[in-house]
Amino acid sequence: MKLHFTAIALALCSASSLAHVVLEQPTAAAGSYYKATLRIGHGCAGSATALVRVFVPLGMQGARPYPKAGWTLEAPKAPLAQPYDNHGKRVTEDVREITWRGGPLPDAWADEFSFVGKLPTQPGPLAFKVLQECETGKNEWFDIAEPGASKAPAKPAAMLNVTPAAAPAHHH
Ligand SMILES: [Cu+2]
Repeated sequence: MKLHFTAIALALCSASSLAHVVLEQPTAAAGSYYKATLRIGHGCAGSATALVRVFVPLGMQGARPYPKAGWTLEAPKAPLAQPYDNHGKRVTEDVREITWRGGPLPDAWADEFSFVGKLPTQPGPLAFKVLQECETGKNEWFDIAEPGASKAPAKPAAMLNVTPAAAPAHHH
């Protein structure tokens, strides 16, 4: 990420295959409670970040955001197309997107934004789409790589590798 701080890298950044918004913990077990920590590595072409919005992946349940000093938090609940049961209680609405507004976080600085929730029981790649708005401009980290594609997308979403639910530990 050090390269991002140079003028040359800034020009190359959007075309780079480096992940620009990444999850601190890129692997987790299906059905587990997962703390998603999104690391924002830079602003928008030199401009400071003033808003970070994450779209909770479909199938992730009971999302709860971590507040941050200097940022206001919005985490409205929305009706679910597919309600689910949680400890015998029917859940019909859930947090689908979380917005932190504030900062501004200078382009040359990095910060982290977190929420926790229960992962889907289905293993596989899970995309965390992030909208980053800056004092000038924005980045829509929404792109998902085609399977087998040779080039990374320009504005990749943060990706989590959801592994099959943990098997009993092996002892050697
Ligand atoms: Cu970048």
